[in-house]
Amino acid sequence: ADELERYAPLAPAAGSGSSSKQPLVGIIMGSDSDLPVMLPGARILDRFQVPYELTIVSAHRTPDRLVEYSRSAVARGLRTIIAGAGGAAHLPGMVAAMTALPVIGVPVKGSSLDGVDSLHSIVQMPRGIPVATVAINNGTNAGLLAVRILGAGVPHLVDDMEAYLRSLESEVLAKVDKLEEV
Ligand code: RP5
Repeated sequence: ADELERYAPLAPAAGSGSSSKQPLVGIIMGSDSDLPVMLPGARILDRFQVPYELTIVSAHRTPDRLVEYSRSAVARGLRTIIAGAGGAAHLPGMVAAMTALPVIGVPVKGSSLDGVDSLHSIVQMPRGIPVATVAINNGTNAGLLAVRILGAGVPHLVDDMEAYLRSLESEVLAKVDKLEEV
């Protein structure tokens, strides 16, 4: 955690966020109804002890907040932003248009169209403004991708990620062993 602080020298971020240290990741979502999808990403950051903030920013309902959040993100010390939204999911793309930080988009499945509308809204960015898009409702992978992005500059996070991959492998191999007993 001390090592992480060296990568976050700027002022603490303001927000309704969660962990107590200088946030390196901003987790934002269009509505509190997106929270069940986004929380697993926050839990991943907890697991890797990556400080984050978590709040609601709506591209359509709070456009001024969107601009302020995106424009201030670098100066506030954030390193990566995870943005989740459903339906006409413009939030990740608009954030990416207003900050140089990497933006990870999480398409949230709404009440109709199975989330394909959100996926297409987030993934089909124009040339020049990339959003790294994870699968529909996959907040976990957004958290893991954020750790990998940060890990490129923080060696112990690469080690931790390799340990995580080995733990996934062990889980599957344990299931293989169990199946062989059937
Ligand atoms: C989007 O509209 C939000 O990201 C959410 O997925 C969807 C529905 O929002 P609520 O009507 O539940 O607030 O902006």
